[in-house]
Amino acid sequence: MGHLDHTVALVTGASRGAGRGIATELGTAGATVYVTGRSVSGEQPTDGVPGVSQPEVKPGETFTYDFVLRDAGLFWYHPHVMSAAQVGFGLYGALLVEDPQEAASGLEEVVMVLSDIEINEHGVLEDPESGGSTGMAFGREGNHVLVNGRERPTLATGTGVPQRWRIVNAAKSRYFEIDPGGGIRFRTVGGDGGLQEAPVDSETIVIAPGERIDTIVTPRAAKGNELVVDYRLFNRGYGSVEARVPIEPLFAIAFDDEATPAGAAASVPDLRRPIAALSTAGAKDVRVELTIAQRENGTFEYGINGVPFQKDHAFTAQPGETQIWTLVNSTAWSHPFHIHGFFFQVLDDQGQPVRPLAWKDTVNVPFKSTVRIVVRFDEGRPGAWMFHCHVLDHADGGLMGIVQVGPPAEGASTPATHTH
Ligand SMILES: [Cu+2]
Repeated sequence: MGHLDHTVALVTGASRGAGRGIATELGTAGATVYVTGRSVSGEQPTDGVPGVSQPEVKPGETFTYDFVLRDAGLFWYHPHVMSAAQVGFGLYGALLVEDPQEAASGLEEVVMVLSDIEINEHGVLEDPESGGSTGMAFGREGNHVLVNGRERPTLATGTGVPQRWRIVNAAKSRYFEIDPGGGIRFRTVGGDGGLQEAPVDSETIVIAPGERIDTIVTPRAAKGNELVVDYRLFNRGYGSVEARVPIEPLFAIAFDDEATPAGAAASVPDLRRPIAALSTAGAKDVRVELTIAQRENGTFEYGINGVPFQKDHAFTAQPGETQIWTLVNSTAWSHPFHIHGFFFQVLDDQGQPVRPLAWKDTVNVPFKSTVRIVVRFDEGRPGAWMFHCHVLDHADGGLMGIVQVGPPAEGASTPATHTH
């Protein structure tokens, strides 16, 4: 998985029954499949979290995921068992959900799955526990950066032709700041939960693990030249930038025609959709501190409000309730904070939703800083839903929690039987 060829493209279709998927066989270690977004039903039997929403699928077993796709956008799926190891070894894929009601953009679309993988000097996959607890605290990055499963691939396209890039960061720890250089700008039109309220222009885009970006680019280069799109080293906390190469090639674009059409950028369609700001009036305030502690034996342990992942410390919400979560990062590392099953809006320092409005399920909480989000736990989606850092080493190291929406399921055992 992880290759462009394996992107699953489907359409939304809750009312038409058309947008259903997905049957998957996993034959390695025990595994599950977790799909981002609101792609699971209220009973959430297929949310893919062992001990929370679904038992682990053992080697040789088959489990069919059957779910309705509610929202258009780029999503992705990966196991929630030993996730740092399994995702780090390439077990992930993209799921592009298109809305048949949305006017075709007419743009060439490219799905890009960004990741990395660690191959050691013996030419084999590195031990996912390398560096022990310290490696976990930093978040392990691979030494080979991949775009759709390939290192520094080349895309072929026409120069000056606008393209819609749908990007997911499937790396277990690495952030990407993508820089095409040469004055080429991104027009970002959406993210995790589909199109946003209005486009945003920028010269680089930063994408944290778990996040998705929907952006329009018009690549161009002098006649006969390739365009090399770079990624910049991004400071995600202690030890993440020191003594490292600041900028490296991510992929190249080879142009398959000779002429550069003049004024091509003018033909970029206006992709946007109206989004209502979630009302924060009467919203319940919830403090979610992302913490790290050192045990007596010197090893590190992440936690939520000082508690490493434990189901008996579940947060609670009533169906239909709106909550403001204040994400306080008191650690030396940044954390892409991800919630299963619900989209949220990010608030600014005045407590107002950040404009342009966008639905997100993952937001970067920079080291030593605070981010506030507003989330509405929609009716009809009761259950125990995970939230966690999408640096998967951090998640496995304790930076995970559960929000119980509505009453616990009949017979659900509250204490943790979670398998990392
Ligand atoms: Cu983290």
